[in-house]
Amino acid sequence: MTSIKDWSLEHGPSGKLFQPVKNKADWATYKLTNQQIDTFWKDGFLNHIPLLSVDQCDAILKEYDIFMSENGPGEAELDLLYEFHRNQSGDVNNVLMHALGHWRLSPLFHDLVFLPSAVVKASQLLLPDREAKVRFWHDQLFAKPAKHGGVVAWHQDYSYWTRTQPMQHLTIHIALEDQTEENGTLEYIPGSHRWTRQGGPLPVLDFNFKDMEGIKKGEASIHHPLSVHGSYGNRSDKARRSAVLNYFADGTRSDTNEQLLKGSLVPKGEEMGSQLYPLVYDPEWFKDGK
Ligand SMILES: O=C(O)CCC(=O)C(=O)O
Ligand SMILES: [Fe+2]
Repeated sequence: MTSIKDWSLEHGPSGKLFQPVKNKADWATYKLTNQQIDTFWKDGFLNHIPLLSVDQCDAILKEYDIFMSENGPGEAELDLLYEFHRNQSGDVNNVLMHALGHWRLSPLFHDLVFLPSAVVKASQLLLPDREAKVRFWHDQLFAKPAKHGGVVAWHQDYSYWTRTQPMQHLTIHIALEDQTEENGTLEYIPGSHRWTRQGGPLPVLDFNFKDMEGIKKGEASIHHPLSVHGSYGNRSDKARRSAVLNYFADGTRSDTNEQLLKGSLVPKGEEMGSQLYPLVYDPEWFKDGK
């Protein structure tokens, strides 16, 4: 089998997606306001957070092509990916491509994980009482092709992640093209992050949703791990593709002796922190830069 470079071996940005931060004080330019932080804790999500330029989205979309092509990723790529579902629904009329682990395949997907405007905001939102050191958990691609793009069933992200404890996780969903009602924009139930079953996530069920106004290309929607969200199908004549970043606060531990992600074992009770879970931001990096 031909092997390809595993980008998870690089513990910082390569510089191919954005200019790495040089002056400590510059980290502050990526911060959310206190009002945005209050809205996040009230509603369980924040919408319309500009993260990428249109050019950055277009560059990432070029790398996205292998996930959308007839042939799909090759053997060497599949070996590095944690998961690849050409159509997670199994229904040819409702196609949903879903991948995890693409940050290991290419410099742009890799660097996205370290995006300063994402990781600084994650640091502010992971914990209710202080800024956190941020570790990368995993990435996801969700793509709905034109006309017959599938739904994403209503869910809370943490219902998929209880193998990592405690719950101090966050999702940053980046729209790589405009999301609208017609193409199946991401939707939430405001306040649903307070719905729990004895402190844990709800089972995955269908709910009634509040219609959302959609997010623009390059904007992110950031949500709490218990926020109930999902999306309808894509009936428009263009694809609807997004790139998702999942983080947890440093100190999160494995709660299983089974595989956490493909090829990753962290003994139960041990802190998550190997090459696959890099530290992407520490508030200390900014401290002397004020
Ligand atoms: O793309 C979608 O509609 C679903 C995305 C999602 O579940 C997420 O970002 O956590
Ligand atoms: Fe989700």
